[in-house]
Amino acid sequence: MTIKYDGMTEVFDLVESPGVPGFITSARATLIDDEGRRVGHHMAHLHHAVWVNPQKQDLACPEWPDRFFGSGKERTPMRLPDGYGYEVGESDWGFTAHIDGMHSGHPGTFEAFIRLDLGFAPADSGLTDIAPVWFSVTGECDADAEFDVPGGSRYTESDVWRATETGRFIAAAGHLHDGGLALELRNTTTNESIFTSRALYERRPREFWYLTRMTSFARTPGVAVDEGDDLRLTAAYDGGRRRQGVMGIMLGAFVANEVPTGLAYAFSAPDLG
Ligand SMILES: [Cu+2]
Repeated sequence: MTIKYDGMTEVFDLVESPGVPGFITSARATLIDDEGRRVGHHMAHLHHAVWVNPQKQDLACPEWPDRFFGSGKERTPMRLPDGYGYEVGESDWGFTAHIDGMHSGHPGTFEAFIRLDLGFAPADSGLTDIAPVWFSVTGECDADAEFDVPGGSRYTESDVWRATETGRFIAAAGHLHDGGLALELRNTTTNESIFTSRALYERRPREFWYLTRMTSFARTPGVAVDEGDDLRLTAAYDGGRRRQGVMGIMLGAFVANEVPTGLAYAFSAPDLG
């Protein structure tokens, strides 16, 4: 990617996948320069990066290709429990990223890359396929997924997704921006908390809010949900000051009791608009 030193860079592209059928068992993204060195936060802020698989349909938003991994400033890795993986075919993937250069007033651009480290198992490894479920407090089909915190007091934003399958969540991780406190996924039909992803901060001398990690879970048998259950995702933000364009996203790994996933869905090409 060609990144502006001062300003926002948005990327929509097709990227090569491993090119062989198999299962993704873990994923972690790193922003690097052309010599493979990590690009520091003082150079560029990775707002978000999202990978989509055009060969599957997104469970939470069926009109979209499958959003199977995302990363932000906090670079939370995803690791599935043993015996599970996300099955992919040979096709290229869709990729979108938003990166802010941090050198205000500095003209020009620099080259950067996002390295995606994957745990990958062969197609005949007998793993159980998972369906990623992309929850957003702005709605599962909202491409932008941003909202504003007005400031003044603790602020929450939430949205409900009605489960379309019966099964269980075996992993989940959240994504918030600076000022975020926690993201809770709750089954309001059974009044049961599925998972709360908490924002962890590092103290920096001149930057009070510095999100470094979101907590995640990965375990079996996981948390069961029934078709028709209302799953409410709530993002809580500190209201100490106004914040614009923040997010509240949780990516869950769902195992359906009757497996409707697999590569049966044929999408011709991802809609990268
Ligand atoms: Cu974000």
